[in-house]
Amino acid sequence: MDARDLLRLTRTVATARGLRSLRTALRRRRADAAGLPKRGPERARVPGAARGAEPEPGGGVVRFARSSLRVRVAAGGAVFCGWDGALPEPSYALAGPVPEADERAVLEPDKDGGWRVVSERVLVVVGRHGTVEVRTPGGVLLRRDLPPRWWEAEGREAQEGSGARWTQRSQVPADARFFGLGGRAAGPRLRNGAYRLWNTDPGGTFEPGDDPLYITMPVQLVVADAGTHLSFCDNSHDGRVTLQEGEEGAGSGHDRPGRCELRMEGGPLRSWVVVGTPARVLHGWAALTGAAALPPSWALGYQHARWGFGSEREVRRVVAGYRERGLPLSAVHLDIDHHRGHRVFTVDQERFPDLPGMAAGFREEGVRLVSIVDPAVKAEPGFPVYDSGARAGVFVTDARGREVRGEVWPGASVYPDFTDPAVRSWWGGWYAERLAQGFAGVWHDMNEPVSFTAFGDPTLPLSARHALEGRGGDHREAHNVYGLAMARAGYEGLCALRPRERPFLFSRSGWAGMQRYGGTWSGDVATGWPGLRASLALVLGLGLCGVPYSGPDVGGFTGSPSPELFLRWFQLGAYLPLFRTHAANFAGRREPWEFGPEVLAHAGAVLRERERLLPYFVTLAHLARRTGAPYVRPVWWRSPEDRALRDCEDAFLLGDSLLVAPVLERGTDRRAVRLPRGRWYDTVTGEAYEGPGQVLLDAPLSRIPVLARAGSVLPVAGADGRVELEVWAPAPGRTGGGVLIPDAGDGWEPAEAERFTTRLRDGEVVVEREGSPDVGHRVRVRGAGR
Ligand code: NBV
Repeated sequence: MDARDLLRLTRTVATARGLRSLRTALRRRRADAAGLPKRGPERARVPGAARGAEPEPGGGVVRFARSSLRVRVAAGGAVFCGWDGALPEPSYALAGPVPEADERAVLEPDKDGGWRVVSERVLVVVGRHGTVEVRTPGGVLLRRDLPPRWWEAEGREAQEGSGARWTQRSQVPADARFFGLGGRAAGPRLRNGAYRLWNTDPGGTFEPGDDPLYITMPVQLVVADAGTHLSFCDNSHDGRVTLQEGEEGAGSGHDRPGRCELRMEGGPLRSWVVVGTPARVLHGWAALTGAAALPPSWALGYQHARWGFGSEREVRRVVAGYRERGLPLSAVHLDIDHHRGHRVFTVDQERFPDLPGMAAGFREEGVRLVSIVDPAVKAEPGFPVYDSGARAGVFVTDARGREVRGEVWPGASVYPDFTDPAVRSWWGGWYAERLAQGFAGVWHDMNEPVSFTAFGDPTLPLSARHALEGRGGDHREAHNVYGLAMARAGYEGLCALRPRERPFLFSRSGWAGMQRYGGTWSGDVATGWPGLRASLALVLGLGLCGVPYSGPDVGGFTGSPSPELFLRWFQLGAYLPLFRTHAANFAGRREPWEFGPEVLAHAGAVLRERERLLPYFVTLAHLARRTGAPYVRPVWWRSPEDRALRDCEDAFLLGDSLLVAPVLERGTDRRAVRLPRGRWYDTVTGEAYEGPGQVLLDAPLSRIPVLARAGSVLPVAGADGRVELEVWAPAPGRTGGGVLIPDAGDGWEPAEAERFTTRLRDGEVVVEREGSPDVGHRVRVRGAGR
């Protein structure tokens, strides 16, 4: 027990819940003492020398004295490496069947007794002692994985899944920068240090220094002059990644490479590497782990949430507040306080007597209702969800087959085992209750999963048993995929219940591949300027891990933001996919009118701009699904070779056309903005700037700088609601273009992309639509004559 635990313990035992959480912690400790294998003396193992190799489609197996390595290049260029017989499946990350091998890629002997696989997009070189180098087809080094090392129980022979811990060190070019690892508050550029791979509720609130958080993923995106690559270790066990950026020897030829060490507590040693430009890498990653769910278009509008509305009357009052002030509102979210005693899939009928009626009324004015859904079920005989689950045996058990009890909002609770397909379909069926109450979307919370414990890790015992799709295993393997599997259950349940509507789901916890089922949000980000910065870091980092739809609690989860902080958060949030104000029941208000007339006026302008940009957001949602490119991209997205951009963390690209430079510091009315190459227009003043370089732009309280790329075509909503094209003049001698993927409703109707090109002819901006003589939309040209 460390000092933090002790503090938690003394704070909590004073209450009834505290006492129960003390009991939970003790039970957890006892269960693990009895149910986990004891760790005895261990012995290190390394692969040893290569003895030979057998070719297979796409590569082959290299045999070493004490291990083997399978290398397989998939069609599309992703490289799989599996040690000790590890295969790509089973996997929670992969979307479908393992991609076919690239038949043209063959394993051949290399110099010094090593082997190599040459393919169109990547060259893999396996050294005689098990070093694996990933190089560009031209031979430039992107990553070098050194021979792994396993720690095994003495006297036991090496075997796959034997539970051995292992470590692998890697090197990357000296100039490389690391991104990813899931949602990290201190990012997006991951600084030197250790990052744990264990989904964790930080408890209460978090700031940039808090790590890990709700979503961790063994996904690294590495950007260097030599190229970009993504390395994914397909293993859901607890682990730790230690990163150290390299140093360049200023032409002396003595560069110190960047380093990364991955230490896993168990599970297979297998990885996927995807190389190319950032766009290609994310495309390849989405091909492996699945296309992002397309949110219904209303989920791209502004949403308001609160823990503690407390009554239907209060919800109506807040919605009316938006209506009366002419402020657009797309959805309102109900938190756990609308349940009966915090029981999932129930409604407190006294305080919320007519949810379906309220939902229907809201719906008429274009406001949807979204519900929180927690996984923990109150362990209470007579409660239908519990009774039905207990009968069907859906809850996680201990090593002796007894239900594992945790402590959450409803009190003593049990946890559905979402790693069991039958449990997922049982759980998915319960969403019928939510739909009957009039909810149009769901918000999964507490699914790390959380159990309040007076000390130790606030989750289930590591020895808790899980089905793991029929393979069987324990919480050490299931923990990190619990939220992902719950998202799958919810998504599939909603699809089955409302087959004609696309589900709206976002989940606090998750893992690689979670984008298949929906998005996520920041969780309980602390109110304060550091929290505002963390909000952007999370969205950018998650996007680079393949999860494009997310956003923060605008205003922060705790406390009361100053009017200035609230407004700056609101201005940032308006350019992020999930734009939602939310706060805790113990926090101050978050309605824009609660911060005085000036903030209200500026927030109104922000909301109207978000409405205007809706066709662009819908287009970006489709593009994210089709191409894997996140809506929100780091400024280096199209020019990863620009080192100054790689280190720029206070601005981002929204799609291809916009560069957004939020204000992240108090008292700012001007800020420096680093521009990628090309011409950029300030969208308010129309002023043109040439990149690459840095410019100083006005950022009065009324707005944050937003720039448009010259030549771009931005689909926006016109005053009459119809889509029009805002075209930014190409720079002389240049051309440009853009895409519109129109909103085809909230079902599964295919949406056809309309592509446009722009050029200058005799100083006039010409816009053309591919494959059509007619542009088909009203065009507004901006920036011409500059
Ligand atoms: O359900 C209450 C909150 C919720 O408002 C928040 O968004 C979640 O991240 N929930 C956490 C549980 C309580 C946190 C203190």
